[in-house]
Amino acid sequence: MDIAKRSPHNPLLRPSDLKACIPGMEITCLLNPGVFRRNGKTYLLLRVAERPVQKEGKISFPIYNKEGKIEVLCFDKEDPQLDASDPRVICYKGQNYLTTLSYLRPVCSNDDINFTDAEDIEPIFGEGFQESFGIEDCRVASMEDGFFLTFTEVSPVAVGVGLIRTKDFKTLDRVGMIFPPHNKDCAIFEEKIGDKYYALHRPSSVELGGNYIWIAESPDRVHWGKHVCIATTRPGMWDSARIGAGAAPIRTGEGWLEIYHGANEKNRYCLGAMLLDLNDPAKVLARSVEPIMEPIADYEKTGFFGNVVFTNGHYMKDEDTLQIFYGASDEVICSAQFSIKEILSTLKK
Ligand code: MAN
Repeated sequence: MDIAKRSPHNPLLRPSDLKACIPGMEITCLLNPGVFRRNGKTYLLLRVAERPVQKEGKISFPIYNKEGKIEVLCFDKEDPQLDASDPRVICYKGQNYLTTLSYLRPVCSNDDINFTDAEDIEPIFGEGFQESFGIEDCRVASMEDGFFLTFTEVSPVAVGVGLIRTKDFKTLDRVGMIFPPHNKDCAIFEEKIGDKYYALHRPSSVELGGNYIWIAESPDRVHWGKHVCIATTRPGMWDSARIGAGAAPIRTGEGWLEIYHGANEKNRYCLGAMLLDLNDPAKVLARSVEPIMEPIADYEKTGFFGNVVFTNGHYMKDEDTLQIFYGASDEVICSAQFSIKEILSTLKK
């Protein structure tokens, strides 16, 4: 059952609402924002995906080359060596490329409705070979000693999880890849449990297993170990093909509440929730049987890649109200609210 209260102002942001940052490009999609609060304002770190204006019969997209400069690759749509059946990823002569280049762009708002480019924070672009196809889908863990940004690093050799530490968004400490390929959807818990830090992450296992949610612990949030698989996909259900953590788990009286995304074989992305033990978060106490949010609004059903609701950012508006921001159809930015009590009441032990 869909229990999300969507904002009547959705979509809050469309690609045409912002100007491209990369010279000569246009914004194709706005996706999956990380969220944090600062000075009484809500900040979103949007994933902005850019590419050149497309010419008839061609597919072109930017990458960072060895010198770290933007270079545009262009392929003929009719080329028999090209597979362009997925709007997000193409394959040419056995090598995969993304059709757009993503970076993280801060926008902020006083009312959670009107968002404009943040004046006090610069966009964050990919750097170095392991981010040469861009950086995506940032989670922001707001912690006592600063902000911890985990995001997908994409390159010809890998999809993995990168970490940036910062206190002020002026000086960025680029730690590098903390979860090696193939891995994404990493959410760091915002407080220690016992004397350890914890994170959810999503490795993909090709031969055995699948796209499952794992947990790991760390003494410092840089070095991670003791990996345990805590949740798998469920055949025949809405989350049968892949699942992945959203933003940082929320502490409730009953346990850590994690909002996650699940997709089926048709790439329909919904949101669900699971409850993790407060002291031993590797223990799943309860989980959604039905999604708590499904792509049902028009802007969630059609777009760059339709039938997608995907969240990786939220904050608690009051004791019970969770304000989430989400990407719809891989194209526009939206918001919705949930009652934590209501989510908890839908979970099956
Ligand atoms: C998938 C999708 C894309 C994303 C790539 C790389 O194909 O989630 O949106 O760009 O993975 O992470």
